[in-house]
Amino acid sequence: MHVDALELFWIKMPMVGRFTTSFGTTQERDILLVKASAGGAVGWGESGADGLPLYSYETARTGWHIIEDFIAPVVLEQEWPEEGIATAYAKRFEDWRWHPMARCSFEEALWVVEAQLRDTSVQDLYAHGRTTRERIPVGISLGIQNDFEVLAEQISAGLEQGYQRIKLKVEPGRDVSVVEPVRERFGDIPLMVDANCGYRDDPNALESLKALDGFNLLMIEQPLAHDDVDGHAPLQAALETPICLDESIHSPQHAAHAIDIEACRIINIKASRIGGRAAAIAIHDLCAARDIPVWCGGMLESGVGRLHNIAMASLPNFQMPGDLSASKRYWKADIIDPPVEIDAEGQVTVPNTVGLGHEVMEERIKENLVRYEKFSL
Ligand code: OSB
Ligand code: MG
Repeated sequence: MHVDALELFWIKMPMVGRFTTSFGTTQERDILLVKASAGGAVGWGESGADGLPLYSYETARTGWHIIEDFIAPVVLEQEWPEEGIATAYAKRFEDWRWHPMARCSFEEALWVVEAQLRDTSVQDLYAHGRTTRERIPVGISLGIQNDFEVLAEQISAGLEQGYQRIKLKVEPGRDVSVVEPVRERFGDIPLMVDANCGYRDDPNALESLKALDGFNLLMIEQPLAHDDVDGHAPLQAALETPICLDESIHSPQHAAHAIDIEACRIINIKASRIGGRAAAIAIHDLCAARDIPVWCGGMLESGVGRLHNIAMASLPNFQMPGDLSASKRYWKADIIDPPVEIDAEGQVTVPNTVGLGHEVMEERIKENLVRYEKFSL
């Protein structure tokens, strides 16, 4: 089988509100979408990269470059198996260095193509015989706010909507001073913090993070630098609260090393950061075998990436609520129909119809278009 065409859509999506982390503020999200056509089927994938290299060095533009100049020519020219095209793609590009988000976006599109050709759901392919959940618990991630009352209002609304855990973004100087009043006001809600590497240059990191130990947090996500897995080990040894790694984990080898040296007790899985769904699921399996719980992280994805995340998060070792918020929490108008919704119990139902499960609205994509190109032989 040949891949007949590959289309790239670079869009800019307006967000409902601002989202601030220790690395910056997002108000409008650059998103790179990939559409693959093969064997009469069409699939969509999304790169998790944003417009600026803040969370990752990749951007929508670097993804465009890698796919246009390197991935597309190989993919279009090659003969692919009818069964297992997505796995074959993952293997073909396994040895390519980095650019995980670019590689992942195209792999996702091929998982959907393959699901359609086999008349099954993406969830079914990701599960590959493992038992899956039909509904998965969802948590909410709340950006840094200058005004505590604004944050408190968002927490109330999140709890009211059923979200099963609250994640607060923190940074040096805005950690205990945020967590303490949240505990005072909201009691023993399931609560965690995410530092997005914010304590990497902070000489008082240990002291500041130890001060969080008394607040019964589910975990502290990625306090130190993305390239400092080892630095998290002594920190974890000094803390009672589990450390969860996000930015540091790019491969099953990284995950194994982090577990070996006890740099963390939990891992956040984002397929985009890891270079594909196959590699992400390999980390899921490795963590399951070693009793390390994982949960599905988010990158402010449009509905396309969100649906892939939801399908993957139905696997059994995704033991904790994921950052899989409803579409309306981030987007004025998502690009899928219907949008992702959360039920009153804070769960999202995993689509199990053929393909990705919801319709991708190309019209809406075109309304937000920055750049488009179609590649074919
Ligand atoms: O660190 O988990 C993160 C958003 C953008 C980049 C990194 C992160 C996040 C979030 C939001 O926390 C997760 C989401 O709901 O998509
Ligand atoms: Mg994170």
